[in-house]
Amino acid sequence: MNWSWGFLIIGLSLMGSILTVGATRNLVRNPSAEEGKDTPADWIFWTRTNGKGVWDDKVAHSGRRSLRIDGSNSNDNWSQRNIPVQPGYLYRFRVWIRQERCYPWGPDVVITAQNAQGQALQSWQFRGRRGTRDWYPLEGYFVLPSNAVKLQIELRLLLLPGRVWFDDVSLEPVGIWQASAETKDPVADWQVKSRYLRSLSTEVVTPHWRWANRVHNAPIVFFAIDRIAQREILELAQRFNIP
Ligand SMILES: [Ca+2]
Repeated sequence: MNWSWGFLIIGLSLMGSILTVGATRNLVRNPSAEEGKDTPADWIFWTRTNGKGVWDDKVAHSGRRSLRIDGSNSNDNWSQRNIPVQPGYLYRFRVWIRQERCYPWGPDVVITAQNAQGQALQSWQFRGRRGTRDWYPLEGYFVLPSNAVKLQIELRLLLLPGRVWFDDVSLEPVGIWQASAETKDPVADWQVKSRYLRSLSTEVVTPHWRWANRVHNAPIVFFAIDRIAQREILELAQRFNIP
């Protein structure tokens, strides 16, 4: 897949001004897990069996502390609830992860949007890498349903042994979602988990535009389709006139 880079630059300059988000702020409380008395403030550990949630004071990505999980091969997670949000924005989630012996897959993060009554509306899963690794960022983007007012974040080890540390959790609005050019997707229409994809937009600006703008004279632009976000990448590609 390739096309004229000049066409892309023109398109970006037309969209940029009306969709810029001002100064962002991190909506996660106690994001670096530094605050708390006996346990990290605003974070709750839960295990289905005998996993261990440790407020580690020897390993950290920043500061002195992090949220550690010693896995139990079932479901172990640190969570933060009641994070107030506003629909109409593109949100970026990011967490730094360090891990040991995570096989056959990596730790993951599940974000669940809720309405005012606390009912779950939709969830997004972001999967980390597998194996043993030093600190790396796990990042993902999502758009909220129109009636979402709050979020829950779960930092998980699901069906995994091993050990993982989470630190520097952030959730920020980074763009404005404008679904002014809508199309109807019959498959997404009946898949509850994909309902947000019913309204596809050709006017969404993500932070990627900023670095894309700085790349000059690129002869070829391509999209790499991974195993997790195939649908999203295809839809991003469809917003450009790729033959
Ligand atoms: Ca920290």
